[in-house]
Amino acid sequence: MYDFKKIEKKWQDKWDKEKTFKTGEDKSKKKFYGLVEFPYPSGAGMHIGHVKAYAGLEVISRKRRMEGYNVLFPIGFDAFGLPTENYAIKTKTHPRIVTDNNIKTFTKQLKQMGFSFDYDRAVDTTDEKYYKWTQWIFLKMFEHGLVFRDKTLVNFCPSCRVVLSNEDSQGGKCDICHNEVVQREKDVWYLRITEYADKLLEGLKEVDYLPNIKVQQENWIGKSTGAMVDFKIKGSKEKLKVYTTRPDTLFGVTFMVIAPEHPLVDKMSKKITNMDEILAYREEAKKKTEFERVELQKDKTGVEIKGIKAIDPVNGVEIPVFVADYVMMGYGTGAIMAVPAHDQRDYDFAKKFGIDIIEVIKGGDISKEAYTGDGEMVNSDWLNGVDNKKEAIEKMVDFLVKNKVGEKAIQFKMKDWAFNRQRYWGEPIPLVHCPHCGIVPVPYEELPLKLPPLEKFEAGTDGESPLAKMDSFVNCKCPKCGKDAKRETDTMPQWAGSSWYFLRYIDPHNDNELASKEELKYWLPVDWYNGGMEHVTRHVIYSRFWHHFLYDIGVVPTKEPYAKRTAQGLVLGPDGDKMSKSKGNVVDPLEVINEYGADTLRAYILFMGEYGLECPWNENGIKGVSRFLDRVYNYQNKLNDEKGFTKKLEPIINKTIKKVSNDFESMKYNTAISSLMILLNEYDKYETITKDDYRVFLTLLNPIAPHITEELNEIALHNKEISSQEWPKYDESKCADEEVTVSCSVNGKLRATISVPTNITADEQAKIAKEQENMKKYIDGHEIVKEIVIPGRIVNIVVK
Ligand code: ANZ
Ligand code: ZN
Repeated sequence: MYDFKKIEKKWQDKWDKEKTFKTGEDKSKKKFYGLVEFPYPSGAGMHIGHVKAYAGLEVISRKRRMEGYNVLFPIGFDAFGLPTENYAIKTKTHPRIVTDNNIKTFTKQLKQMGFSFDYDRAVDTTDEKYYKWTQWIFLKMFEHGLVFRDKTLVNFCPSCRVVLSNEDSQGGKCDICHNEVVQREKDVWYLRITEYADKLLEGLKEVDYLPNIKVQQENWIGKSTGAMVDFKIKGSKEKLKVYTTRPDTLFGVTFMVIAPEHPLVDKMSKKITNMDEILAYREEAKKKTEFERVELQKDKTGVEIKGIKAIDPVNGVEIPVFVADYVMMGYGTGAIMAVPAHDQRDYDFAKKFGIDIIEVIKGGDISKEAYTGDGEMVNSDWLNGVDNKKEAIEKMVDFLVKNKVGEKAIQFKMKDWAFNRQRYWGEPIPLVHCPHCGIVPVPYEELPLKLPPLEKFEAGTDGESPLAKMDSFVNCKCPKCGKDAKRETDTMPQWAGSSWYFLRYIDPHNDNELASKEELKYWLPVDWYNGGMEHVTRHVIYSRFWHHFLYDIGVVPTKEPYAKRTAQGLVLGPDGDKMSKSKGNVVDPLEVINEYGADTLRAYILFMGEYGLECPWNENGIKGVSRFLDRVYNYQNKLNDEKGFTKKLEPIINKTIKKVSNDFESMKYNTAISSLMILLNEYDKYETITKDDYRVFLTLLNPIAPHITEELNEIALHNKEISSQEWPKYDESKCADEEVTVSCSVNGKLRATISVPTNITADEQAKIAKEQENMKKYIDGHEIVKEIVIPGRIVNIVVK
């Protein structure tokens, strides 16, 4: 095997010393901003997932430089948050020291991979000079009414002792420790992200995100259109307002349900005759997570509110009202009109409690289950006979508006963003609680509000922030009235620093602004952002929200931060399972580098399968790639002195340039690499090849395996570095596949002609022939008894 250790070290040192991949200053050049998700520098260092995540845009960035772009390809560290803090607690080292050490190790490891980041622009979210601007943006949001405090039930992780947003507790599990979360009442800071719901949805129209990424974002935002409808409470001035997407079903309402926490219970407490039962049910509901409550399959529970009745506004019918935990306080109005015939949850509930089920849309069999489809209206008085979707919804909304009992309404699934943690290792929230002035922002000039050094940074069991115990931090003077006041002691969540880091890369050392207008104008938007699917609904939404806000206040020049977003698939263990320490199937990239070299690891990770899909690690696969690079290396001894390309190789060289160029752009790295393998096989048919044959091969391979290709380029070709050369161009006229015409017949009668590559196999040719419409016409429905196939000439199918 070639001496990869020596070669890789040599080139990495050179790149480091000469700052080969430093971002250019020339603003007259066209730009490319490639962004990868920055890591949190955990104690475990770089894992194989980072390698795959970064290798993708690494290839694109190297190619862009060779195409003449000014390239910004930065890296940094998302170092606040629980992973670092928990690691610090475990190793009894201060998080500051842990962070600094981890960043050093991580940087070293990234360089060992040969990644062409501009390391001089590295940002660290825990650096005071960085989080000064995180706090600044927060204060701007405060100034614009996007920060508010509310007491609510929150998702609380008892083991991490933090409040989690819905995004961080999906499926009722803590995203950090995977334990069950519970519901707790707490004072929480929120960012009013819901105010941006429409903009975030609209903005998706102008960006190039993978379709599944767009869909996930749309679902997360969850826009729904329907109506608000008021139901009177009999004999009272109170009204029960519901949100429904199905006003067409109003004649089918046979009961109502309110969330156990709904304020109507307290308002009507004098009339309600079974308060005890209802309050007991409310306590039970508090113990459940939202996930448990809304689960479709779950057994429905609830209690009828005795002593009150609601009145259906369309027909005056009196109906019972229940509390049940499948209705959530946080969506719509926290109350629903239940239509058991056409909603499965209402159906299950009605069956259990013996409530009437009235069909109002024809089409299903409601003796078995709810019918949720569309159809003709029945049992609905003046709506009978019309189509529910095409007419009834609109007619009913008109009726509601005319009678002042309802109106059209829009709801979003997305909730406001719980924006605080009771932990030490985060950005201090720059607000002051003053007994006279209320909540007062820390003046901009006083930023950064520094996180004080603290010996005991472990969270208490009371769920209070460790900062709360530090009097010197807590006690302060009110910035407004100068009297004694107290600082907010919660810190910002993990996601704060990563909501704008891509802006800081653009101008990382600016002390006066988060980044200069001129730089922002040149570099934004990010041209291509690659990362994990798991970040699509949190980080990507959050950062789009911050960016839209910054756009609205004139700080950034584009609405959307990322013009394009893609995602890599997971690298699975050799056993096909998700890598995990407990399963012992973790592949350590440093061991692989040590045994095979970084170039082999880079090439293998991109070769192992389709980039966007999950793929298991395969030791034989990496050996194969390693042998391939060895063969590339040995070609330095097979060069002749002829000029240009070997004549006969010209077509395949042109085709390979075209294929590799296009495949890189669509992230089909695996097929790009296999076409390079095929090209090398072609070269093998010759005793010797020309230097140009070799040069073009090395150039195409360079973004994938930069060290070995630079080395060979230097020692065998004596050229200037590949990284400063131009990306190869191809001659389209030489790319055309040579094709021949093949006649296809059924039972000897000519039915179609097809054009196929000269080197087609018999199987491929037969397959194409049988796919022709006019062939199918004579084959389908018959038994094929014989296929006569001569590649490049004929196909004859004999049928009975
Ligand atoms: C009557 C009805 C009849 C409904 C029917 C559905 C089908 P999306 O599409 O997700 O917006 N709903 C409203 N608020 C709720 C809450 N806080 N907790 C639980 N369920 C709630 O769903 C809106 C529908 O979900 C609403 O329309 C309401 O039930 C229910 F055949 O109203 B519907
Ligand atoms: Zn004050």
